Amino acid sequence: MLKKLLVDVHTHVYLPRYADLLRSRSAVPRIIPAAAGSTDSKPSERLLILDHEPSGGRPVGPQYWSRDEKLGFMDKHGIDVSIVSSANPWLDFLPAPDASDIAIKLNDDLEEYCSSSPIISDQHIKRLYGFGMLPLVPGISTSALLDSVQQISLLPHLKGLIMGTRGVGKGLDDEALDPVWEAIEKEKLVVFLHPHYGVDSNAWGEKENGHVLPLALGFPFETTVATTRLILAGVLDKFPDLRLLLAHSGGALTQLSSRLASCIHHDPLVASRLKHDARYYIGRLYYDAVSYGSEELQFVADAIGRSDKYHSSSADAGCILPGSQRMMFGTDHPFFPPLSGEIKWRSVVENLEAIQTVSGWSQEQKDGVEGGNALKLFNLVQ
Ligand code: 5CU
Repeated sequence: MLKKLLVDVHTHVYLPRYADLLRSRSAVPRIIPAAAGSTDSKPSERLLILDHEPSGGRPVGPQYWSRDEKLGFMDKHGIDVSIVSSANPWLDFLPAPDASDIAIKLNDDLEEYCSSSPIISDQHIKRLYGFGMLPLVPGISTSALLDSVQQISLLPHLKGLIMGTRGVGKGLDDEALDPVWEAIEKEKLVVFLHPHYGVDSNAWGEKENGHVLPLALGFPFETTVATTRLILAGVLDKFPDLRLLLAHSGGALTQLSSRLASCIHHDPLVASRLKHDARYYIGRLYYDAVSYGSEELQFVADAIGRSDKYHSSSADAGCILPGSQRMMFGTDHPFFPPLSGEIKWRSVVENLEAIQTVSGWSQEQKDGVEGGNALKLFNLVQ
């Protein structure tokens, strides 16, 4: 019998070429040398990517770009396979021609990073696969975006692409993206939808709370809003086979799904645009299991598992998967490193424990969330 595999679908890298780009910049996002006399034991550089980074940025080191460090982290936590994605803010800050040029190079770099990774011999799969990226910036031509989708689809170790929420400047409900969704759907690539900007920082008030509010609330609300806008624009009606994987278990999307459905029902303009109840679309998406708690995982699975009830003609609902089968383990490495000398990262241990202690899931469902579901979604099952 084949060993069951632990698969991490939410794990990031700043590829060396990208880290060099950040080093070359004089404005955020950027990597800067640590100040002389820095007390960090090792890191000699600092990362500035978010608004309101601590003054002087956060320590950054090889765990952000070295493949050996990624494999070492995987070994330490028993992770067999990782589907690696570039970390935010991707190419959002570049002019279109530069974004287009570097996207091609970074996709090739990621293919090399994955294709030359060790093989899990009895399963005939590699330890690393990747999500490529598109040069999604204002002013980019549709043909450049389609070329990029084509490039990713031809690179055998890239199984999808990571995308932020801004599209080409107007968000993911912009009709200009329709040819891009169409091509992604045709090539059967998985879109990993990931936040970067959070929400209006005025909401955070004046108290110093570090990154807690932007990361714990801003990131997931950004994903919630972007996905809702995409649904309201009918993108999932136009492209029913599009496969979207939402970061951080989709934020508040499942918790708010019935309220969203009710608001749509009471707004004939929006209701008339959609073929189904909003809860149907929400149950068609895929979710990482980066929630840190078993109750939250159970809740998301239950909320998405009732999707077939909300198809406009439930007899035709098709092969809707039970909720847990749409959920997948993730770590968010290299973010949230241990603060003191723990060997295993708390963020990883908590997410694994959460999966293992969902009271309503069978061992088979838990195994699915830990690896089997991802192997199927990314077509890695032999
Ligand atoms: O801690 C952070 O800044 C982040 C980030 O920027 N992106 C991410 O995916 N997780 C944490």
